[in-house]
Amino acid sequence: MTELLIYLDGKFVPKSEAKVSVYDHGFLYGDGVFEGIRAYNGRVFKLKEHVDRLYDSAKAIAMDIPLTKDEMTEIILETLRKNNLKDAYIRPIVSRGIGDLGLDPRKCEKPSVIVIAQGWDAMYGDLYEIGLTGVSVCIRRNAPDALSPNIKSLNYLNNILAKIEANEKGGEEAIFLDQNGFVCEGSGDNIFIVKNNKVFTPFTISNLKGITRATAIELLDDMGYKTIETNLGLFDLYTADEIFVTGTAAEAAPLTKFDGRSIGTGKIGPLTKRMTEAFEKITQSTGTLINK
Ligand code: PXG
Repeated sequence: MTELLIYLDGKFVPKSEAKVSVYDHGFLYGDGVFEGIRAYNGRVFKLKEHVDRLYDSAKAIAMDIPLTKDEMTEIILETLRKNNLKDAYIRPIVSRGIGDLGLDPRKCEKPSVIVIAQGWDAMYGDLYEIGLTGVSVCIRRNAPDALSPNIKSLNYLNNILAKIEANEKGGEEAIFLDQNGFVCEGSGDNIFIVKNNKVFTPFTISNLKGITRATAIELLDDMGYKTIETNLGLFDLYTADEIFVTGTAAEAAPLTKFDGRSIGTGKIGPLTKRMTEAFEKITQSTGTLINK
């Protein structure tokens, strides 16, 4: 098998040679931003939205990406072409770059840009057929006035701590609450509930503004369901008829057990099923063509 080619600061280099400095502030401090994007069937899903969010994340941490959005878009597509990928997971990363051992980002001359693209299987495998087990975790989501969850930053420790807790509790996905006890999101996905034929999802002040979340809201709208953004508590999850989570990696995944309770009937609910089918259809048939 030929080695994957990775875009690294202007060049495509084999995976085994794609290395960054130990003085890079992305490594030293988690100072940088990233995206997770999928390509399906030769098309990149919601590419513009992901590139826009990457630049918004960079803006929020006062970092100027040394490429235009058009250049970044082309590099992402070229990384897929170079590796002959049609179905892939794509990870653009922009770190603050090489500095010294102090925090000050002014010491970093230029942000470093990396794009990794590789094949990817369904994240939860057979679990899409039976549903995931979710657990609420003790660790709270980063407060928006400390480190906004809207920034897709290289500092994912908050999410990793949640994942560790979920692993210990035997859940496939961790569900975060905020400091007030309101439900936020999963460690790598947003959450929706269905109750009495109405759809609810938390606001995004304490969540990533998920691109799959926005897609799900549109698809539900097409099905005649107006998603209601509101505060949700654990009670709302325990008593929901259906729960599903959405994310680039997770796609649209049902949660049939939560904190030891069966959700609804304990089987995948009808609206979740329609949603996941509609999501699959849209990912297979829309997006930016890799080869024009
Ligand atoms: N919340 C968080 C904290 C995320 O990291 C989402 C929501 C969903 O956003 P999108 O825009 O993807 O619908 C994410 C994205 C992984 C992985 O390996 C997770 C994400 C992206 C890529 C990989 O678990 N999460």
